Amino acid sequence: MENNDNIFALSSAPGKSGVAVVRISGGDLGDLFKRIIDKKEFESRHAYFTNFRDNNGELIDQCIAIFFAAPNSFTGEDIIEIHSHGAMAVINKIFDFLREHNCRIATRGEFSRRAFYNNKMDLADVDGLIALLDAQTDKQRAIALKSLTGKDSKIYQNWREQMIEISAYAAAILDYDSDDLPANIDKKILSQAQNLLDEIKTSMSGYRATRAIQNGFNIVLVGETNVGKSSIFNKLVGSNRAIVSSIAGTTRDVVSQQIDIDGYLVNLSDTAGIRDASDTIEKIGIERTQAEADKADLIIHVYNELPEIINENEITVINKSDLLKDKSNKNVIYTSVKNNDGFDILLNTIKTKMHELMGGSESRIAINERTYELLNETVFELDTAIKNYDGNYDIFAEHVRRGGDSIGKILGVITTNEIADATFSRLCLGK
Ligand SMILES: Nc1nc2c(ncn2[C@@H]2O[C@H](COP(=O)(O)OP(=O)(O)OP(=O)(O)O)[C@@H](O)[C@H]2O)c(=O)[nH]1
Ligand SMILES: [Mg+2]
Repeated sequence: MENNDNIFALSSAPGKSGVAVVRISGGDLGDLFKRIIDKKEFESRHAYFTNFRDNNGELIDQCIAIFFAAPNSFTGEDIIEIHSHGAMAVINKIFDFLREHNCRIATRGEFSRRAFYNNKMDLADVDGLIALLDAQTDKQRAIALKSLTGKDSKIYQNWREQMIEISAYAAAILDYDSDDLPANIDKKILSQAQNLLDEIKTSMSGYRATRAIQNGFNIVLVGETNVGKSSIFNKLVGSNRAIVSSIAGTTRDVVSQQIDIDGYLVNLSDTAGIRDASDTIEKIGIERTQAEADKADLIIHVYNELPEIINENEITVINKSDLLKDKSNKNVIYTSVKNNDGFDILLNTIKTKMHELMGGSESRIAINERTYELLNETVFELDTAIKNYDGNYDIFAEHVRRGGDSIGKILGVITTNEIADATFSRLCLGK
């Protein structure tokens, strides 16, 4: 049973800011609101300017206060928003005032938890909200918003309803005379289960791309020493982040920087040049280069002259093109940091490669680790159901039903406390 005592939190970012927003949620906040705006009557969803005073009559701050009457609010309860000046001293005063008026500070994710229990959002929406609050780039924002606005929930609901229906028909085959059931129902439910399995699997193939969008796309610069990796890194990052020198073996450790390419978050890494090193530290650096290359989504391999073998999975860059006469190979990109040459082509190639690799991200749903695991369970159950189909309608029905339950867990219609707790604890305090 969820209680609805009065909770509050700072909804804007902590620290000094122009405006801070303190949000209060509770079962009945009308009297508290009247006290804050010092009026006997008020309207919901109306901004009130107020000289907000503490219990001793001392001015706390000049604020704007808004009341959102239940159930038309984020949590589904009464909500008060106080917009004050964003100074910690003011915010602390407001907090003291609220504590004296029977309110307590909210726990992490408690506002969203209340929204969930008041049917304002399902768990897939909460996942979207978490992703939106974390979004750094435009693509991350777009994906998060899609799942926050409930598009994913509709797809999940449809899958779940189909599974409930399939399972019900399978059970009915055992209990009812075939004349009472739709014609060829046994074949129909099998093909429906198979189609559903295919559809879910296709949606899951977008997971890698979605994860890359959410966590960033790892691009790593590798190559022999002194070919100009750090110079290219600095060029792409737009600052002199990595040390550049004519001494071979300058870069010893992995240097990483996050950049935005075409709305995608990219973790770009510069690495130690590869050569037969005797120096212990350089050797460690080269090992790290290998480790970084292993987890790369895309490798930019830098040379100074055409290599014998061009790896199609990498972007091959021939740097120091200012020193070259022959620049005719179409499978490589010629760059010169010295003359600022070739970087538009390099950037375009990176974009094209990323779009290719992200192909699956246009998949219909935004998947995170939690939903991925539950979708995997669904796939397992549907697969097992189909394998057991041969006349075993009861086993078939049971596995399809379990598959539907896993989808129910994604939505939170079937919830275990651990699922809800794990989801809400990922939110920040004011959400
Ligand atoms: N002529 C010319 N020199 C360049 C170019 N790019 C880099 N250099 C020079 O090449 C030398 C090595 O550059 P770095 O960027 O440090 O090379 P690196 O691959 O990071 O080297 P390590 O960290 O030692 O592996 C420096 O003296 C650069 O100024 C270029 O396009 N043309
Ligand atoms: Mg370097």
